[in-house]
Amino acid sequence: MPLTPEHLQDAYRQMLVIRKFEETIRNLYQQGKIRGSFHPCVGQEATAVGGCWALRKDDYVTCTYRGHGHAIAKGLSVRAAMAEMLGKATGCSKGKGGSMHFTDLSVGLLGANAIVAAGIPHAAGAALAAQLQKKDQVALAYFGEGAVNQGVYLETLNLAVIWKLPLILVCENNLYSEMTLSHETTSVVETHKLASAFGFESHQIDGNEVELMYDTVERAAAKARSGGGPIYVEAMTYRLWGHMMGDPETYRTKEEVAKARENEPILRLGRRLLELGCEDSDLSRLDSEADAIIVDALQFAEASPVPEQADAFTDVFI
Ligand SMILES: Cc1ncc(C[n+]2csc(CCOP(=O)(O)OP(=O)(O)O)c2C)c(N)n1
Repeated sequence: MPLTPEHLQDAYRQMLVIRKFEETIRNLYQQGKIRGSFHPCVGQEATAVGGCWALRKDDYVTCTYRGHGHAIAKGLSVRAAMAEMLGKATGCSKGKGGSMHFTDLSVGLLGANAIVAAGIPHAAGAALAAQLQKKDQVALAYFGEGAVNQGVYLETLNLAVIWKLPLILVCENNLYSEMTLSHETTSVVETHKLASAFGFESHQIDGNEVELMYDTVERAAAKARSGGGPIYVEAMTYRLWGHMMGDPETYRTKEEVAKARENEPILRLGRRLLELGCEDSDLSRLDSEADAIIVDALQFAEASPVPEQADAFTDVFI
């Protein structure tokens, strides 16, 4: 079933929450309150919300270091996400994982992962477990197009088809792998063609359109759930901020980024809602509601304690 106009308003609010979450993190980072780095998904919110909202709570998701949006869209509490960023004990990984290790099994979030392509076989493993246990769950892996040159990616494509796994692979093709144009390093840069060659049902779609993303993944999930095998979705999108904090962005022009901004998913969904009869005041209300969620999460995170020294090695595996 397509997203109703009411659900589209919820999706708009959710995409704004993800956007504002990352804007807040950037401010905290610039104030020195967050250590390490983070990889923003600004401009890619529709793939996260459209894809995750088309799944059930008990379906599995794996994602990359650029995973704040996926995690929040799958149901990770914004409070727990913010606390994790600030290294607090109330964070989803008890303050010890940080930006690249958001995890919450209670909502099927198997984890973000800093290693390119690593979440793909993890999702296939979750899909295999569901299949063997005769549960009708599906697993979805998000990854960038840079992952397609990893050996484990190709091994997973092969086994997923052979075993008819209930697996959905979502490639967020944002044209760049880190700071390199992907077509300079990848022979088949239209990655859905590679997946087709392996026997996947394969689609290439506009990943900045949340309704299309939702419909595509909803259909894929229904097919995978009923034993129809794996589906591949190449969602074309664009990362509007740098690869990570401190990226000088010398590999692309300001004009290119400005042009991409005209096509970014939140603006587009706003325009669509106006077409559907919403007023500007409705969009402002949704914006304020998103602000309130972020303010609450930040207050919660700032008031939370840091982890106890005695817990330094609890849940840490070496
Ligand atoms: C196995 C591995 N090799 C190299 C890196 C360093 N690295 C981090 S991000 C990245 C590029 C990934 O590009 P893509 O998959 O297109 O995702 P995007 O960053 O565009 O979301 C690389 C090479 C890594 N994290 N893991």
